Amino acid sequence: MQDKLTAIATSARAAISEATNQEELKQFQIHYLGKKGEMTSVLRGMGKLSPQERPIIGGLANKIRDELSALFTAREVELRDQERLLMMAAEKIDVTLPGRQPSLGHLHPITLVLDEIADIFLGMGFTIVEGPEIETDYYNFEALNLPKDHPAREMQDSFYFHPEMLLRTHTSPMQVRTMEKVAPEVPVRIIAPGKVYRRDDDATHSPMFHQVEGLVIDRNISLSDLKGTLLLFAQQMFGPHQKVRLRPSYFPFTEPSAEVDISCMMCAGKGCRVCKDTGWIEILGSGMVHPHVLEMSGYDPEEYTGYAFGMGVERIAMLKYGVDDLRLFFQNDVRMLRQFR
Ligand code: 2NL
Repeated sequence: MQDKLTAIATSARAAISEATNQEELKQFQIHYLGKKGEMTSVLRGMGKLSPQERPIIGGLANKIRDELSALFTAREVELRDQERLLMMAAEKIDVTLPGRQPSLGHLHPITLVLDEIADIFLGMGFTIVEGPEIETDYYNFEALNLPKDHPAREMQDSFYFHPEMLLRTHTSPMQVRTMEKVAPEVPVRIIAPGKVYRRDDDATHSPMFHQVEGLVIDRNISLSDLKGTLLLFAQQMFGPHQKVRLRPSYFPFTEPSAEVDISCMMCAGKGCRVCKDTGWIEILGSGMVHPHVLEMSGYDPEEYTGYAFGMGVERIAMLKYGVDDLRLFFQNDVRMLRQFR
């Protein structure tokens, strides 16, 4: 029996040192020291021993069990550390590397310019109104004094879903909706920014573009209010030395109508390629709201007057930043867009 125990001890010591991982070690521990293990099965024979032999074998068995238990524990710690090191090496994490810079996006130049325009008018007491891009024939044309046979209503100029429904061709419908809501007593001082759609596509026209329209209605509103407001706008947008001039024009929804020019920001009015040597650049269309338009939306044109204007945001952005092709705004080339970060 003594020999059997020493043999178990020798083979167990070898197994412990040869175990390559914790799982294997656990199996060896069960095999040698477990309830149904080698030690137990040898010691089951203790009953057949003489009273003299019993304490000697018992003592030896205890000594071997203690020794093996200690060896198992020590090897377990060793294997655990070793396995952890192997795992870390496999992951190849270098905790001393600097962090990665996340790439931040930014607003599109048209959004930036639109916000800038809106901020200038907010500063003068205007309120922003926004609304649907799909409109009815009534709000887009009829209420703006555009008769059924007017050239601007022809199918090739607008995107129609239905004889009575289309993508808005300007943001005026929101101004009509606002007038309808508050007339006949309440004055109006609003801007309507947003996307508009026309069937046009070349170097200077995009089928979708952005517009900011303004509308002021009150008692005693005159053309001088229009000119003063747009002068302040031009000076805040392009610089304090800007001048403005009005040129007679025609829009079905305003009477009289005027194109608004600002002094050329490239040459300060001296004459250059941008202003075609005139010293002036057209930035928007405007006029006094047509009495018929006021009347249709609920105002008495004998009591209320108003002015309105409309500008293309892409055009303002091109002038402000010297961009010479409208299409650059829509090609989404980050080398272009990043310059507005
Ligand atoms: C342009 C010209 C303009 C208006 C828009 C307007 C709106 C209402 C009543 C009267 Cl509700 N007028 N809007 C007036 C004059 C010109 O836009 O060239 N836009 C790009």
